[in-house]
Amino acid sequence: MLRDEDRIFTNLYGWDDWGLEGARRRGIWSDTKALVDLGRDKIIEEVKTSGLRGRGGAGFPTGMKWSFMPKESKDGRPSYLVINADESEPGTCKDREILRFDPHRLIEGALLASFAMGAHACYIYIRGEFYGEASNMQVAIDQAYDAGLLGKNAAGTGWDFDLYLHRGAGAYICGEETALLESLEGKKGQPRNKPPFPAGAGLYGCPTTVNNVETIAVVGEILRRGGAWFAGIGRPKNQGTKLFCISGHVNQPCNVEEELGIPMRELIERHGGGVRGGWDNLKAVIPGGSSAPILPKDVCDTVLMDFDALREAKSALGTAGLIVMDKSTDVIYAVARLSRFYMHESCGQCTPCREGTGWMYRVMQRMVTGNARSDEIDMLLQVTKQIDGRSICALGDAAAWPVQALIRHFRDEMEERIRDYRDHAHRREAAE
Ligand code: L3W
Ligand code: SF4
Repeated sequence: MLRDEDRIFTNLYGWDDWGLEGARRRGIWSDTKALVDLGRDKIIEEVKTSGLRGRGGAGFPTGMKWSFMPKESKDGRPSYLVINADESEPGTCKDREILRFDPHRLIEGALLASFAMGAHACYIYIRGEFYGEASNMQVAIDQAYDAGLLGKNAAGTGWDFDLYLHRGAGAYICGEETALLESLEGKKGQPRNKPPFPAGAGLYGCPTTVNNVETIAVVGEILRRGGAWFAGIGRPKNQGTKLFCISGHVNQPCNVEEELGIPMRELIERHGGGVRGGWDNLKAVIPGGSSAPILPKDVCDTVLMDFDALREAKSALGTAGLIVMDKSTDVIYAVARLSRFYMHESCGQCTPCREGTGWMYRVMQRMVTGNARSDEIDMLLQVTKQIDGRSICALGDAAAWPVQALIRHFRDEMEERIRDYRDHAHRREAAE
């Protein structure tokens, strides 16, 4: 369990002033110049020591990502930091709390991270629906400019640094980093092929790092307290504190900061008020936002909430948004609803994803009623395999995984529904 003194997000619920005065009270902007004075190499080294892995879903090591950025500008091309605030993953609402209740933590982190990567400009790409969050963020940015914390010689560090807030227009796919860059450039938000990765050719073809809001927001505290402090929380390779979003059939849905690697059951019972009707009433949990494959209760009994443990359980930490489902849940319907979501959000540029998401949704609709043949379950599985790993971006994979996991863990339930449908149909026919 995370000790109170190790908590980074001390204004997660907005009980304190989110503006500059409150931020200073919470220690933000207290010694920013001293942190910049550590130098670029030392900052990246500390972030590597901390073991910080990207908090947006993929868990890529942050310090390593930063070290891909060129040390010197080539051909006069500037470097950029882009912060992904397009939080749209179903079940995920953690970055929102940072944006509206702790914006200065993000701004200070943006300055430190940009300095470490030689970037004089940073863009925050915020999802269009986050109107209130964008408004708070912009107030905080204006406060920072007025106080000399941004702009020329930002925070007295000698580093010139500008920060821009860009509002998206409500497309889930713009959370994929290269679609986000396209959208920021004013084009249609469609993912690019990788490589090249953004560090080689990102925004306007220039070296760019795209990091999630939470990733950047923890950087100030990591540098203040030292990478070893952060690395001491959690388990090897799964270190530090993490924001978890607990929703669904729990008594107290909430966002909470905990240590990585906390057992799922402890997280739900300690912070989410327990499963509605008690732990034995649990049916399944989607542990990391909708893209993370669903897990049945027997796995949830013991699994740890971190990158590696959930990967071993054939799921993912993803965004750490837990969607808890009790025994009243129709899991087939729940996964069909996700299939509809991915079909709707597919950008349509690659065939397996564009066609496959529609295929999956149509078959899943029939699985919900049971109006299908048992051998169609295997056919559905085959369709998911034609999508998984065969598309430009991870949306195709993310659409396939929930269906694969449903078949892996709840095949019996799918078959039973098909049998029930047949039995009812026969009884109807006999009665007529
Ligand atoms: C340089 C290499 N850079 C990888 C960089 C890459 C990116 C990061 C991770 O998807 C997942 C997805 C969603 N040289 C590199 C390299 N990089 N190899 O590392 O890359 P990658 O491709 O592993 O993942 P991704 O495309 O960033 C993210 C899942 O997260 N997800 C997310 C949901 C939604 C939100 C949201 O609402 N905001 O995050 C949830 O599970 O499905 O699998 O920066 O450039 N050799
Ligand atoms: Fe677009 Fe889907 Fe292809 Fe991603 S996988 S680029 S969302 S069509």
